[in-house]
Amino acid sequence: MAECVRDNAAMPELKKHKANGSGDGDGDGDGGAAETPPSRFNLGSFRLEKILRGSARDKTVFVHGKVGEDCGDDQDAVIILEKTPFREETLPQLLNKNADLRLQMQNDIYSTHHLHAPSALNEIKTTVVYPATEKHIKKYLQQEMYLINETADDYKNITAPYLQSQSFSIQWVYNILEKKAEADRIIHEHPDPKNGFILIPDFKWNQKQVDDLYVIAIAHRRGVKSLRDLTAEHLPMLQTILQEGQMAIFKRYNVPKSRLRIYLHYQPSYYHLHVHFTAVGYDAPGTMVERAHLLSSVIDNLQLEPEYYQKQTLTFALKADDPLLQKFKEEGRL
Ligand code: M7G
Repeated sequence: MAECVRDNAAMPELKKHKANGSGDGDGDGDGGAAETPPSRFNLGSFRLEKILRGSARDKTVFVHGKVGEDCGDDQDAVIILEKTPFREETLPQLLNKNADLRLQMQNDIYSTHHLHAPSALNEIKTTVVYPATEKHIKKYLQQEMYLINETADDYKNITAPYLQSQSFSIQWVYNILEKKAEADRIIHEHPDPKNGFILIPDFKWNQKQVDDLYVIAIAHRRGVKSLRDLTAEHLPMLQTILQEGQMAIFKRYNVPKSRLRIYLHYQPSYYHLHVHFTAVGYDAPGTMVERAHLLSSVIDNLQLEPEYYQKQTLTFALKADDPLLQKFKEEGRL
């Protein structure tokens, strides 16, 4: 049997490495491959276990694997691969006389080809979650969905106690707020601890084209877990996020507020208040009616009824094997 040698190069280094995100951070929208540091994640130590989900339409695949030398204490990792959108400014590099274009078939005026693009234009956006928890693996696994109508009592008796013990770690959020990670990616900050926030590119966005713009605002204030906790008391914070977020995105990316979809998720994955800003023409994941709540409507609702979100029944979808779904079943609420 081969000697079991631990490969420590796979991750501890990645934790120390200052998170730089996938954009090159220089804001010039170029490939930036030469300027960005090579990853510390060693793909050589990754062993594929299972495809969790894939989409031919979105050109994405979510895979679960093990990292280590098969010593029995290997850790789980989730890797997300996504082909990136085309960019107008790099099209001349694809469509020119030197292009490596191979014919697949020809019929009358129709023909299909294989175009072998230069490697710099063939990048795959790669997101690594390591070490991944069971909850991360489930988050990305394709499953049947069930709708829950959560009353105010359901929240108090079922959801809130469950969340207390089961939520994802929000260390990454604190790292951003404390400038321990992604500090060089901050687009805008309003530093007030009560009403302030940090605006930063979502890690789903490669920042190379605004068609799929995805930015998040993370509240400085701690202890506001989600939409459910919001009351009229939070209106100044929400208004600041809305107005300054819109202005900062216009200033940085030249995208006006009328081209932005600005919303909160309920349920979110991470229970620290944050707001999503996406390009209105982009079919961003998580914009379904049972999950996305427009920030402008949230503000209106709180102006009309200060305790709207404490009283309102909220609907959301849960995956078949979500333990929260099980709790709703046990309480006869499904
Ligand atoms: P959510 O509604 O809590 O959950 O949103 P979702 O992931 O199910 O949508 C959290 C948002 O934060 C998502 O849009 C994530 O893509 C984004 N996000 C998550 N992490 C771990 C990071 C991170 O480390 N950095 C950045 N910049 N964004 C992240």
